[in-house]
Amino acid sequence: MSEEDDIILSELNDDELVEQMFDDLYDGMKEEIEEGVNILLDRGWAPYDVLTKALVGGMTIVGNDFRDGILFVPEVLLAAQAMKSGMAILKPLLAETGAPRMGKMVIGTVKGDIHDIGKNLVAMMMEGAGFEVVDLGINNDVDKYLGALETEQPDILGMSALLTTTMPYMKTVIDTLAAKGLRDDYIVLVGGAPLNEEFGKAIGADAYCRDAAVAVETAKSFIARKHNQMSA
Ligand code: B1M
Repeated sequence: MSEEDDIILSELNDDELVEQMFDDLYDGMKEEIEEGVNILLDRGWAPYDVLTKALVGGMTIVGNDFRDGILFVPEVLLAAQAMKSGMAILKPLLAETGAPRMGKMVIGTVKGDIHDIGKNLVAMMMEGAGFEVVDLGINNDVDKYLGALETEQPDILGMSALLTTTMPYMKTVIDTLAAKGLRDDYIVLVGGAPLNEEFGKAIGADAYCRDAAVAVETAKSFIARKHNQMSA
């Protein structure tokens, strides 16, 4: 039996446990991640802290080593699956705030892009903040977005892109909305690791959101502005 097998997660203190969860996420160990999440919750950690400090923290390390050619797609896929199983435990807890309904958002990852962890996280946090969220999943072309906007009539369109090659597609969607005279009907929020504020402005989005917490705050302030305009 290796030394690794001897580690009993519940016997570690919080810092050690989070460190161990970074390693377990890196190694794609789904059950251990689930156990770690449950232990932190039992110790009174807020679901949001478990998410950002343990899971997102661990995924940042995976991302760096993927970038540097130390990890490859199969390993990253396993890490992503472990992260998702941890997120699944947190999802109902984050959505449990009992917040009043704030508005509705349609969100999806753009065409050509299959990254969905960040988008899922945004969806979870938005639900937790009281938004109704319609998640279109990954690889959405302009017709898919437009169809969902028509059917769902949301306040907000959210788009996610993780690749420098797919982020320009957000402009295609926004330009199509403009060409159809629909651009001003929706608050358009965009996000994803390779984007920045300047890009958001350049493509005509209402705002770029650095992370899920910023997405929630930005959505809330745009909805408040919309309500103020309507009552003025
Ligand atoms: Co990919 N991948 N990947 N990958 N992957 C990146 C993005 C990359 C930066 C890694 C690297 O090289 N350093 C790189 C892109 C480089 C570039 O474009 N310049 C890359 C590459 C190259 C690729 C492939 C091309 C690899 C290949 O096949 N050779 C391939 C592409 C497939 C495709 O999409 N067509 C690929 C595949 C994969 C996996 C399938 C293995 C897996 C995805 C699994 C999944 O998502 N189900 C994967 C992963 C996991 C990553 C990294 C390691 C992690 C992404 C992640 O989940 N981060 C990533 C490295 C990195 O980003 N540093 C990488 C955690 C997540 C919580 O953060 O997604 O940034 P993030 O979301 C944040 C914010 O950005 C923001 O809020 C979120 C939460 O705080 N946000 C929004 C995101 N979307 C938003 C939407 C909003 C608002 C905020 O709307 C309102």
